[in-house]
Amino acid sequence: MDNKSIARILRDTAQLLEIDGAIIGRYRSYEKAAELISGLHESIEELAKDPDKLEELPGIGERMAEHLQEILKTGDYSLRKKLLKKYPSTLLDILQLQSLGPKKVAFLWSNFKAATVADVEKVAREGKLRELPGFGEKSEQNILKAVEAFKRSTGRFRLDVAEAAAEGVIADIKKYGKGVASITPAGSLRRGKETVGDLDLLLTLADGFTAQKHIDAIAEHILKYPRIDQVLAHGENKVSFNLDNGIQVDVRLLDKESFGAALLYFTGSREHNVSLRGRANDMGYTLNEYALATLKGERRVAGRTEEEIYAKLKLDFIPPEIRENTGEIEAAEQHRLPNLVRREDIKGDLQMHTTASDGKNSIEEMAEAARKLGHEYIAITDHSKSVTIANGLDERRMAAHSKKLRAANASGLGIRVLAGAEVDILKDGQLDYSNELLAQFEVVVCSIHSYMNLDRAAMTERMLAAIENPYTQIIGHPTGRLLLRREAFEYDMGKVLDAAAKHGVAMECNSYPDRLDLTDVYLRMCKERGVKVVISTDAHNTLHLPFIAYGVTMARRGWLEKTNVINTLPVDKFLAALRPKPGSAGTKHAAANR
Ligand code: DGT
Ligand code: CA
Ligand code: CA
Ligand code: ZN
Repeated sequence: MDNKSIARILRDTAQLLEIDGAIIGRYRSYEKAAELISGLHESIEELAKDPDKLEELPGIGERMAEHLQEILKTGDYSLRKKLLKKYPSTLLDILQLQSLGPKKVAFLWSNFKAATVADVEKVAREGKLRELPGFGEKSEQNILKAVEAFKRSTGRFRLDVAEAAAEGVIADIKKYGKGVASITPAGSLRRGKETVGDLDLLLTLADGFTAQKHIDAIAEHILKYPRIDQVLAHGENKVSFNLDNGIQVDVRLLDKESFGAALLYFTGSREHNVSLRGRANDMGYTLNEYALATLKGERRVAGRTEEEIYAKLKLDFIPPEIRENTGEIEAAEQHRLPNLVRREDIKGDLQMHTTASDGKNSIEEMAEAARKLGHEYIAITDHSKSVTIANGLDERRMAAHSKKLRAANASGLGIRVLAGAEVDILKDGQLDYSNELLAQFEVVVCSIHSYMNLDRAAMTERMLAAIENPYTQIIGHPTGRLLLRREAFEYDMGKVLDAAAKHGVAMECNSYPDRLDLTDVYLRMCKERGVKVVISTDAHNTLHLPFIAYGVTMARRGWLEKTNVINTLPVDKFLAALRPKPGSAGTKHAAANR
């Protein structure tokens, strides 16, 4: 049993207890255990083999250790089962709606018998909540918005989850050995979309293995993968199945001859394909998943590689990340495709947390892991005082922490450690530290972590005020979205980016797979306006640092080039490209330095 499933059971129990009106201490202990376990590197199943080991974990007492043993032994937990006899399990779906906590869910259940998201939607649509204490018209609107978001998100998976699932399937298929020449992900995963609906894998058959009996043997091997939950289809050259985490996978088995055409077709996007097909037709060809051929199909023109198909269509090769039919075909025709930023261009990471606030590793551990990844510099940016749930630092603690950062940097870690902070943007757009303290940081990232439901006008004003503050250098996770969980803040992005351009404030492309914030569309708006972008991870432990690759993927989807991303610069030039501190020598010129 993996840690995730154990944490899930504990979290369900905590939420059901809270719905049941249990006292806070009771459900918090389950919640805390769930948090701990989902963030743990060691497997609980392994640890539990030695009963004392469990109790050595912080916050796990004798009782919780017993519960864990029960979960490991039975695959479930008796209290959870008991509560699920009392309440429908669909209440846990309702809890996923932003703006509905357990108290309200319990209230809706006992007063309206609202057991599902659809029930909640009905009650809200009928206007039954606006009169109730603790709800009101605004909250009714918010609930309906959350229901829409829930509907859009179900059945989709985060990019990192999809990628890991694909890697698992691919590694297993490769075990088949010599009949399989290659296996390649296509679809939205190859395009690097932030969420993925299903996995589209293309398998090419090795020479001498193209007969149906070989294809059948390979298909049979694929369907033995232990993580398959359900086989959906088994055709002549395609198998489809669901994995145990719910993700659907389609594997197509094909000849090498058609690989390029199939890769092009199944990478999509649909809109890109439609445009390409139109272009092919205008040039006297047909294009499908087997080949580019003359219009009557009598002669194959290309099909083995994508490159040769694009070339025959008189187009430069279009990177998968920008195949969304938003101008890339015209650009390819006119040889003005962007030279997209690459992972190896990145020289530093400008947002991360340590044990000083809510991170799990020390300054030195983060620095060492970043150095091993090839970074030349990092900024350590722990939380400011208002973010109490993330153990934000007040002025006194921050001053001491900054001293430690400077000492760490001076101690020769083989990587430049910049003293930074992630400073909270308060409700009115003010920053969470005094100017004296702000002036001492080498990197100031400013982000919103509270009052996320302000209306559009108020949120726009708040962002503009933050950008106008002369100490603000980078806006962290600018829209605050949490993929599949929380919608982006509403504000006038055009206005905000105009202000960022004017004041030399950089926007963050946050690489954390829950966030991927800014989106491709907004990143492209940055590029058009000359707003600088910083790609950062927001790492909370050393294992998060490689997430930088997801940020680069997002930046590529936003058409960004190396010159648009300032942490591709060596450290001195990077610092010069940041908005200069008030009163510093470079106040006028440094921003224009690149
Ligand atoms: P997803 O799975 O929802 O994240 O998005 P995709 O892009 O992976 O879409 P999917 O899995 O439905 O199909 C994979 C690709 O196959 C898609 O990007 C384009 C291509 N494709 C599928 N169906 C059609 C179709 O009816 N027409 C065209 N032109 N292309 C299609
Ligand atoms: Ca797909
Ligand atoms: Ca598909
Ligand atoms: Zn943050």
